Amino acid sequence: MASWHRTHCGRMDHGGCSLWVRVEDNRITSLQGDPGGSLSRGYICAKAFAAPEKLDHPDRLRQPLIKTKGRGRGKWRTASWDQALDTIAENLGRCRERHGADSVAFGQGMPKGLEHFSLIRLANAFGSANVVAVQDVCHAPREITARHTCGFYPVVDYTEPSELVLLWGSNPTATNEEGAISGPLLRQLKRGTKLVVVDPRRTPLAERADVWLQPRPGSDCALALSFLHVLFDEGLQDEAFVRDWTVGAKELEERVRDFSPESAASATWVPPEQVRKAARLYAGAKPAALGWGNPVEQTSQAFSAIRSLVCLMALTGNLDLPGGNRQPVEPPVRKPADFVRADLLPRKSSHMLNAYYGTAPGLMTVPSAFFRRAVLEGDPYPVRAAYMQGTNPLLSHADSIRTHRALASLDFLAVSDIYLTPTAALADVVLPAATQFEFDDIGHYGLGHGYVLARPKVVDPPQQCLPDLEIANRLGPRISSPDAWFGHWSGMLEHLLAPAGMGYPDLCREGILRGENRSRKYLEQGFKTPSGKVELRLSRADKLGVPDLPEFQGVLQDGHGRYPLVLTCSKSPNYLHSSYRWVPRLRKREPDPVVVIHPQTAEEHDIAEGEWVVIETWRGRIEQKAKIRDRILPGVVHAAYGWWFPEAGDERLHNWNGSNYNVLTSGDRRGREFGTPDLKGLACRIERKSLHSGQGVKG
Ligand SMILES: Nc1nc2c(c(=O)[nH]1)N[C@H]1C(S)=C(S)[C@@H](COP(=O)(O)OP(=O)(O)OC[C@H]3O[C@@H](n4cnc5c(=O)[nH]c(N)nc54)[C@H](O)[C@@H]3O)O[C@H]1N2
Ligand SMILES: Nc1nc2c(c(=O)[nH]1)N[C@H]1C(S)=C(S)[C@@H](COP(=O)(O)OP(=O)(O)OC[C@H]3O[C@@H](n4cnc5c(=O)[nH]c(N)nc54)[C@H](O)[C@@H]3O)O[C@H]1N2
Ligand code: SF4
Ligand SMILES: [Mo]
Repeated sequence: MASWHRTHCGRMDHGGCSLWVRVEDNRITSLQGDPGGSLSRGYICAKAFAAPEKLDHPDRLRQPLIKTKGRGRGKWRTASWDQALDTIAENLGRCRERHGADSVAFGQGMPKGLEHFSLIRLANAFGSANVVAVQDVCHAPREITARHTCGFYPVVDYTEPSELVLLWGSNPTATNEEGAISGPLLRQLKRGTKLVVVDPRRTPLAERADVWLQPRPGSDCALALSFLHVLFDEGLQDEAFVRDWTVGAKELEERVRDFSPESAASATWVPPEQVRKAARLYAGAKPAALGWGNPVEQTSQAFSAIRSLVCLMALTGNLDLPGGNRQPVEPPVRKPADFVRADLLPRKSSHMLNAYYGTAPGLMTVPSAFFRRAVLEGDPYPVRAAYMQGTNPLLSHADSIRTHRALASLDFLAVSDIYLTPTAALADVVLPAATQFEFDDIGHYGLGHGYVLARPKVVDPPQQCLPDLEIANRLGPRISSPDAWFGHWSGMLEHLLAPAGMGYPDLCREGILRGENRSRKYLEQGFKTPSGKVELRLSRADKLGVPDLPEFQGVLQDGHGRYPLVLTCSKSPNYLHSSYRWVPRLRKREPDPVVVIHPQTAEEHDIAEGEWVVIETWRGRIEQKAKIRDRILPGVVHAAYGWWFPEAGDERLHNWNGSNYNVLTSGDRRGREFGTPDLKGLACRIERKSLHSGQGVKG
């Protein structure tokens, strides 16, 4: 008998679309966007349609696996859950005895649901301060820098009318970044909201923009400083807001004096008149929403680039304004610090690896570069074992070559995933996770967007697959005090919702639980900074170990002219990072890793459409297939990110290094504040593959 179920999508990006799912014999047979969905209003994307193939894929992990030969050699035996969890507990416990609890790292990728928080709870209960995540390149730089500047994370508000939207390195129609579903943005644009886009690629949104700035990748800090210059130079600030609610305007004005669009142009490549036009439009519109994306935080200059953009929101008076950048009020569910049992590990911030690198206060997960060094060099202390869930660091962490060495040299590695990815193939124990649609979950918890979403399950998982929440509840009592755990993971959902006075069925009935809708809260309570105002100049910069005013340190140039081109990347609309290359429906849409180059660059390098080319940085070389388009500037190279080849087989780790963008990146040069490496704006070169004697990349 077929039945239709309403739930929210998740685990294929930040999630949020409300869906109707048709189920027959425990299989999903159809999906539709739910027109009543409070955020998405009927929207649905290609990734969601691929869910049935993902869940039913014959090669999906369905049993716990224990390796029988040397790590990464492709030899496994199936095991029961008890055997697998006992093996993990024994090895993590042994490592704790030998080297101390901090020598065991817990790893998580992009938070997909509650499992991120249950993993932090697991680490806290075990006694390890080291949760290795991807926050150094995703969201933490924006969130923490903003908190130091204005006391909160200014979330772009597409739901209330804006006069103008400024999209800065953000491509929501492909990524739905922040779960800010692109639907509300598109509806605004239809109603006449103006649009300014800052993107090195001519994206569909850039095409419909009133002004499109096409910067040199990696130069966002300089460009943002030149916006600030124009504001001061032309007196475009919101004077009352600046007078009453900011400190340091004079010093900031002084700092950006040298950053006229004309002088910044050598770094940004943007025609000065265009910058002036965009800055005037943004400053002249109210409310104006600034939607920013990963590129502003995926360089070693993240801190200053983000500081400049928060200053831009403040100088124009758009902070906590409906239709501007909001400070959402969270719904009254349990606070994340309580949920993760931060009380179990009060020494965390002084003992985690970050403490030895002087990162900015607030970064509570470990950047991948620190993890690699602790594993490979025992510096500042050894990390020897890891439990990783929902992450594929061999593809997603910077410096894949060193990441591979680090993972391969661990004494013990356990991985929970839904497929035997390159990272999972390196593990000693692999656990088969239940995933999207297969268990009751709560979306958007702890993300600071002012709501949580119900994601009730619609089908049962394959018999041996367990949700990560349940894995934590079974592993937890084996490696920590049983008091910290629930008899069944569903107890976690109730525990989380209890302060709101509701149970999980209540949340499912509502679909969404929002916090209060209040804006301009600073009028009553000021800004949560040392001065109570927006700190254009940080009053406690010395104490934090960060620059008090944004500073630009030049663009990257490596190899004394050997690498004349500029490399960047972005997310594919068809995949989530490195995930799902094995789902046929998605692979058909995008079969190969594609590098986009300008016709002029192609001609200079004698490269033809569809040819495989070698992309090289000082760190390494990979191969991708050329697509020649004038969507980017001459001299810019836009490569695909996250590529591995399931068809190459796990004994070859699925050819993890043939086309993998992060073979080209390195963690050696990092921003001090968040340990962030340069993923965008790298110096590179390309050549036809036939000139190079490398191996083919296909399996
Ligand atoms: N060069 C470069 N590097 C980047 C980025 C970039 O733009 N460029 N972006 C960065 C960003 S923003 C992020 S967030 C990170 C992402 O980094 P990761 O999260 O490590 O990346 P994914 O490839 O999405 O890996 C997620 C894994 O989870 C598995 N999975 C899916 N659902 C479940 C589940 O329910 N349970 C479990 N246990 N596993 C599941 C998938 O099969 C996949 O292997 O990458 C970062 N790295
Ligand atoms: N389909 C899909 N959706 C996703 C994801 C995914 O992997 N696939 N990942 C999810 C995650 S974890 C995150 S954090 C978000 C990220 O979402 P976004 O922040 O929107 O992600 P990106 O695609 O990295 O970058 C956005 C845009 O920045 C442009 N860009 C590249 N380099 C630069 C630069 O140097 N400067 C500027 N100004 N722009 C540049 C790119 O051309 C791209 O159009 O998306 C989420 N949603
Ligand atoms: S945009 Fe994201 S949340 Fe919406 S249907 Fe697609 S994968 Fe799901
Ligand atoms: Mo991310």
